[in-house]
Amino acid sequence: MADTPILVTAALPYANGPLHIGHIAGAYLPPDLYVRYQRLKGRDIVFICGSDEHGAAVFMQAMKEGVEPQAIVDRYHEQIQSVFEGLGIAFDYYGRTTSDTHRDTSQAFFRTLEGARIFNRKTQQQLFDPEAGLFLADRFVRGTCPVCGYEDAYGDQCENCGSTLSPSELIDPRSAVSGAEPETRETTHWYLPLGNIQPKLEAWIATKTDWKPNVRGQVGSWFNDGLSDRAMTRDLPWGVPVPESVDGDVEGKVLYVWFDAPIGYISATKEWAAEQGDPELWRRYWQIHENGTTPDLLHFIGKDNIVFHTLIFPALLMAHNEVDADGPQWTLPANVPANEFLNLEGKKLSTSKGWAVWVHEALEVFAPDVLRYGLAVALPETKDTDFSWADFQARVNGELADVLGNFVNRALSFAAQFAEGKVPQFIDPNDDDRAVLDALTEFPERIGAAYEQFRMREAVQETMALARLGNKYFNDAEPWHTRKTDPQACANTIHVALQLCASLSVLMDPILPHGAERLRAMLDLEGVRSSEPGGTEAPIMWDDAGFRLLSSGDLLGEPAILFEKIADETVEAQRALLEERAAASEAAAEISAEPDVAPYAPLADTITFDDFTKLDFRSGKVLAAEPHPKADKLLRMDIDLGFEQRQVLAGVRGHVEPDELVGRNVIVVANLAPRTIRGLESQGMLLFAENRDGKFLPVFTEAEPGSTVK
Ligand code: B3M
Ligand code: ZN
Repeated sequence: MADTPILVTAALPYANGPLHIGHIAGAYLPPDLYVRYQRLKGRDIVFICGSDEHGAAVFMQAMKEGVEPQAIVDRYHEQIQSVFEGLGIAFDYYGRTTSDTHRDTSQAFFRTLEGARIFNRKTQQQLFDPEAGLFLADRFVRGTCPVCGYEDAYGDQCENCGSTLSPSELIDPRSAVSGAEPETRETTHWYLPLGNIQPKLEAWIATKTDWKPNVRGQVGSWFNDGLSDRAMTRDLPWGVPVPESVDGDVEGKVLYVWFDAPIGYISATKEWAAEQGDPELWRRYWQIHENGTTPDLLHFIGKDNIVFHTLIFPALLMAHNEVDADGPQWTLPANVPANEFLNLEGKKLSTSKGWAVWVHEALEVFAPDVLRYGLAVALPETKDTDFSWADFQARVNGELADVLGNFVNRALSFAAQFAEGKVPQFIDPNDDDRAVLDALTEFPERIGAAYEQFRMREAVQETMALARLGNKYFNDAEPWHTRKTDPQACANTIHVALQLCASLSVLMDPILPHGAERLRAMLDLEGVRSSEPGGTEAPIMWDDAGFRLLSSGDLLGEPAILFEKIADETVEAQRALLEERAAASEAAAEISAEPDVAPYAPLADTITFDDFTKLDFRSGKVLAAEPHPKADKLLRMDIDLGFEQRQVLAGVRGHVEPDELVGRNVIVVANLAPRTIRGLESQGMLLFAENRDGKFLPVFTEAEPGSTVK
């Protein structure tokens, strides 16, 4: 229905790190294309997103950096928001889940469900880190995978074999926070009884025959496995506190991040409404209207978020609707067009492996429309896709610059040179002129149909098809010949080409909003509805782009290059940067893995002070050091103790070079009984420190030979 309000959400990014191109292709560019299209159609639509600032991941990042979680989310909220702005992802509102509105909204939601005894409270033994004073949920525990034996598995999942785990299954668990061996302690949590709700969810999902097959497939397999109850609370020092009013001890407990985050969509819509000066306006997009109108709720997400948006959040909304049956009813998602993953140069994107293209960096090199286009043609809509710099360059240069840019440039340059910078008269058109204008009438609907069905790549192709059509028409008409042989035919060609440009400036707008605006300036075309938030009805909307938007005699603006080509050096530099980062993070991973390999040597038995005073340590100068002639592990040394000279043998060959010792003062156990080793007598012992990895390092002193050490 044309007047049904639409609420579009994009997954709230975790504010614990920057965004890479995989995030954009998965959950942000597709809804932006969709929403801009719908705005041009004049639909009543609101586009909501915000930072997901709670959860264990944010808390972990803060621990890692040794700062407060608030400092982490402040930093990344800011950065992420400016990346969206730079790329032209045009939300009506971008919120954050640390806002007061969000705390109140999510707590009220929880309270309503808790008050109606929707949750089951379960008391269980859970791992607890006695050093950090923390319960260890999910990613906070690491240990050996019971399935494959991988030693660094997470409490919720083994990255090596992919098994889903629970922390108690890990062998030799350790705290990921302090390294301490966890204890078990009792704790109580509030569980959403998904098992009981499953039949209702299945009945509801069964009606969603128009959902994407990848989404239905995943949901179906969750149903087959049977849904299990999920805890909606956590013991964590960071999050929305479990509201005080509920029964039971809520001390130290917060709402599970996947309970509060989707409610973040609601909180952000409330904040948007307040900003519009109409605080109740959010209800129009979230609740079923009195006349029965049900707003269309669309969640754009990546595939790893499917279960939360198709099952858990709807289950919460359904439960709330039942509890508060007389109150306003929440709308359930009309569609969840989830995307698959974007790979990079044939490999999985990975933050920890340094295999990623960070959007804030890419925006320093490439224009936003160029990035949008390069990602739009590679969107992982039905299966994982690959982004490569070579493809990116080829698509941008071969399509944006050579097809679209070239067509626009030729049309406008011809008009500037041969039509006095005006739209020429259109008189007695020939069949080709008419055929092209006829074909044009079908484009708005054809491109629009692709958007309506969330087939963004198809929409991009259909849009480019119009530019191709224009190019071909222009070539076939050969206005550079007709200019001399048939000036009116030439004028008609320019006229039609300019009309196509004008239509393109509307139809390409969702994909290339900045270029579309520049093109309208070159055409001096005014009155087009903006695809930015807050635009209003305007004389020229999406459907008008099927018709002639310019009038003969209209003055044009200045022609300019619409899209620059990308040079080989530019993409080579990007590829090199990627390889460099990957190598650096591999090296860093090796270094940080080393100290963990060996435990500290256990302490020896306690001795008395008298035992200690029996040892006579002396400073001694190494006069000579050389390999023992008959033992490959031993060094032979001459040592000056001041009052006498000693021969000492030490098993440190390969650990220290003889040259490093000669001339230095070391510490000698001077009253050790002599021993003969392979034919040479050792008249004392040198002190060495042994590293955890088994390497010996000499202990030097400044004290003169013969000094006692105690
Ligand atoms: N914060 C994003 C992710 O899983 C997650 C989405 C929340 S949407 C309510 O990467
Ligand atoms: Zn495993």
